[in-house]
Amino acid sequence: MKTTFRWYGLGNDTIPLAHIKQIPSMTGVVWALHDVPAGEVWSEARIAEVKSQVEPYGLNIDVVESVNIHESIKLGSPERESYIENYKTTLRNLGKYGVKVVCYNFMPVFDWIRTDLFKETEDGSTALFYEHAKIDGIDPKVLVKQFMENSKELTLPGWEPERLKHLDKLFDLYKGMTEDKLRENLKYFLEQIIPVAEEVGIKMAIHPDDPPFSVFGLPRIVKCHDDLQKIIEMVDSPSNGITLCSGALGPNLNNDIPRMVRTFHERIPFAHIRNIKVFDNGDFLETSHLSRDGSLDIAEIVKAFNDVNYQGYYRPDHGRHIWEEKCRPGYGLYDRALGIMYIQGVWDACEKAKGEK
Ligand code: DNO
Repeated sequence: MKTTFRWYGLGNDTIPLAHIKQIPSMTGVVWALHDVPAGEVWSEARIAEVKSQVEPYGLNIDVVESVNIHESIKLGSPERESYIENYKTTLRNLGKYGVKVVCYNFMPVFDWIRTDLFKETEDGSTALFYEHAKIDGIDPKVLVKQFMENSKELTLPGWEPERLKHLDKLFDLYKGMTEDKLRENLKYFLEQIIPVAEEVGIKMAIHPDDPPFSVFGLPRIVKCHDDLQKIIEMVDSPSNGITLCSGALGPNLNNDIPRMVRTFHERIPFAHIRNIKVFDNGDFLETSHLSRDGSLDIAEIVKAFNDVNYQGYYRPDHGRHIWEEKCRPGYGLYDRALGIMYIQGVWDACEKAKGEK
């Protein structure tokens, strides 16, 4: 499996490409044009610019996370047609520069949600945290305000100010939206874009809902094994794939992630590997990647990838903030680099064990 690392772009990330390259096993950055609003075309010039910044460091730009989906596509409103056309143009442009995987999500209104971005933990590090009591009954606008204030002035993926401007209106538009309708809208989108993705050699990889349950009454359709099964059946093509994110699926402890890997591996072009500790009341804290630090058996997940001889891309996911690093929440250098070394260690141990059989 190929190691990659999320990078927010020149002038927008605290971590230099030269440092990313020094992480053992590194092959490429996972990137996006974070300033382009959802729905607009990514121009060839901008894509070429990123490629020219990244490649001199011996890194590739094979994986994009994310080309965000315009809300009209999720809502199934008539304006979706022009936004779907824009999406196709973006895919064609990305294909020309060698991009192989495009991660996206289909979460209404919000992308990932936490209640605390810098929660103090026992060893003095801080980490992302989700606390049910803080979400229940809160006005989503209050949560957004807190989020923005806590992010230490760094924009967070999925929380771009542009997207959050019209929150009340968006919530109104989603009134009456059911899981089935949302699924139909996803199918409609996939039926149109997957042929283009196939044509230009791109694998689409839907990201699970994070957390994997309804928040603020909004429907969620990428939460569990059955949901993933339904999505890959919507369009039967290797270009219609999944981003298997252990941390997003993990808060539902009934989600058997190694089983998902074994079942869906041919349709998993991209994986996010991270651990979380789920408390008895369902709150969860992002921990180090180590199996014994959290509720997910990361070693078992990596073993499942090894057993199926996984050739796709993975990245370590959110890390804690350690050694006084000042960084974007979840996206520092140190803990994510430690995560990679753990994942690679487990992978090598699996390879050795195979050799000894
Ligand atoms: C947060 C990320 C998400 C993810 C999107 C994928 O840290 O995991 O913003 O990139 O949901 O589309």
